[in-house]
Amino acid sequence: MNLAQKIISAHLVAGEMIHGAEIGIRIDQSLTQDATGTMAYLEFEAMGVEKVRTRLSVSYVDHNILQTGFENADDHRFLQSMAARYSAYFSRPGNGICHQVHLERFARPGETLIGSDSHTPNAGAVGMLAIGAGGLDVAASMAGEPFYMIMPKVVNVRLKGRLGPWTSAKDIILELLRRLSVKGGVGKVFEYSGDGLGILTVPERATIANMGAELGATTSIFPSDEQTRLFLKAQGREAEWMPMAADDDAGHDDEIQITLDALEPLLARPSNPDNVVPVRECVGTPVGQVCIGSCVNSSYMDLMLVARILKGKKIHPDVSLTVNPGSRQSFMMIAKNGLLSDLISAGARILECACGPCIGMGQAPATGIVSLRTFNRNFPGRSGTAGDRVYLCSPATAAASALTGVITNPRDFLGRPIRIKMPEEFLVDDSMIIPPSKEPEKVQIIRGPNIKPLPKRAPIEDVIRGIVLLKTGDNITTDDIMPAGAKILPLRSNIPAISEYTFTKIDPRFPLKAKEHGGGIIIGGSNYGQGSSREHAALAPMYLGVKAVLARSFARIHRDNLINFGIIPFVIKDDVYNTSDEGDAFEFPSVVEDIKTRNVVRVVNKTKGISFDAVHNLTQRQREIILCGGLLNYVKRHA
Ligand code: MIC
Ligand code: SF4
Repeated sequence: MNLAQKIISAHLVAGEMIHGAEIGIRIDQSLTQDATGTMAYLEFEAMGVEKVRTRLSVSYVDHNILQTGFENADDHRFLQSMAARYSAYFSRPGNGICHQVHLERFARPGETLIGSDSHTPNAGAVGMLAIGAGGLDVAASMAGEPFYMIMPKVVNVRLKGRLGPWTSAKDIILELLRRLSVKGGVGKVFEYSGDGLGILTVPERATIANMGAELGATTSIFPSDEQTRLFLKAQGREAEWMPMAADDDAGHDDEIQITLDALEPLLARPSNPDNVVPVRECVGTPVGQVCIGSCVNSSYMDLMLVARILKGKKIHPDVSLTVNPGSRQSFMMIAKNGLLSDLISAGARILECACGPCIGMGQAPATGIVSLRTFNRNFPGRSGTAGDRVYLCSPATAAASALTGVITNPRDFLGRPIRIKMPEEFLVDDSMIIPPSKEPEKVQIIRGPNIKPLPKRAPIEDVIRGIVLLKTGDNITTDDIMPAGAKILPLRSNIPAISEYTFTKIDPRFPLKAKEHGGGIIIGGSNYGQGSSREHAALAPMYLGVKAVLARSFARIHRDNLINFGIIPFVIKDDVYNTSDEGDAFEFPSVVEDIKTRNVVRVVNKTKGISFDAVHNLTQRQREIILCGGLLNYVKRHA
């Protein structure tokens, strides 16, 4: 067996491990973050379970950090009380980004992790099967339900040789994005192997596993080897190490080879992570902002590299440089060893250990400038500035460009390469992680006025009728469907309020139109719903009465979220896409009967006088979920 198959088979509770079939796996660990976690904990509460049934669940606060009103602070207190009440760990605001902290303190080879954040695969760096999902799926796992998914294909990514000067793990994953695109990983697990692995440390592997999410992959995984042992030992957790690898004669569904020596510094141009070209093609482009951080590149080693490059120098006067350490551990370590002062002295603006600019929580770039970021996403407007020009690159490229004020190839400018060694011992201080309460029954849940009850959906109607409220192009992101940023994120626990922003970046009248027509349907292109795991991108449309999305293809997590909230995802062919227009009146005359009995549903476009069959591809379980009006109703019915 390959490594993914080994972990899946050890956790399999339903289905067969045949590619394309639905399987259910037992979940050992869960993580939530505040922007998805308030909803996930409300959903968990609605399931009526006494305490979390995973081996370990951690609730992080890292996204909604700016407290420009009472909302975020209220949510933090709510989450802290929920963790105490239901026996989860609580990582306090200021302790770091969930994926960084989880890797440092909790990730374990051979176990399964589900997280209400799309970059949960970050923990795959230590040989863990770590999968991102919507909050409701995570809540169900916390309640002891298996996690259901389609058995993915397993792709062997063979890394050969060693990285050349000033190239890094970030360039490896950018190369994969260049080759495969943002939909190239849908339905796949990327499993890394090859002689190039030997010198890749766990924090570097995490950069690759993290950004595998941008390929649309189910997850990415590295073997648990000597590097893994050294990392866990340095975290004081050597006892949690065990070797894990694919069998020598393991089969994979596909294979990709990357010769590391041949890589050069790469970057993703605006505004999609697969818009990848060599840095040399963009050299000389003026840069107004450089941001170091986000869960993909904010490790101690990333910060050390940037600090060493900037040491004794000053950033260019036209550049605003920000640094978000990924965790309090890495922050304290650069504070103790003095390198933090090199960053400050060079002119860096030091921000909290949190997501920060990555999700538009502050530091929106100025009009028209190029913002060069070590992050993983550059979707249009995600930075908080409409028409933004965000490039994604490695810490070395970012640091070199911060000094020169133009996009700079580190190979041309930085001289002899600097290699940061992984420390033999990380500074371990878990005082900002609050363990489960000893007296959970005495805990009072603290609910601020911004926390509104969960909206409900009734079982599906016998006949669905609705107009096309919106027709989109390809690769629509969940940031397009439900924008984030400092203004909208605080409304994550208030669906009536947040639904007012649904699709507004594309069509400001969308919420109004949906209300006027009592809901409707959406026509999408391919890879509809790529990006984040935010279930609000399904929950808010559901609240506005959206009944179905007909798209050429879907991103995995968003499709699951649609089903969880009772919105039917249909796959349509190009001719249907081409003949459907905004305002067309659609009818699904026999939807209930069709879903019960067939893989297709009869659809009539009454405006165009055409009818066709739309494929739903729902598994038996998903059919039942849709028929009951969503996963919450389904879980309650089964309980
Ligand atoms: C993101 O990077 O888009 C987020 C913000 O972390 C999301 C989660 C969310 O929207 O809260 C994700 O990646 O799942
Ligand atoms: Fe946070 Fe950005 Fe990572 Fe999402 S991608 S978890 S917003 S740092």
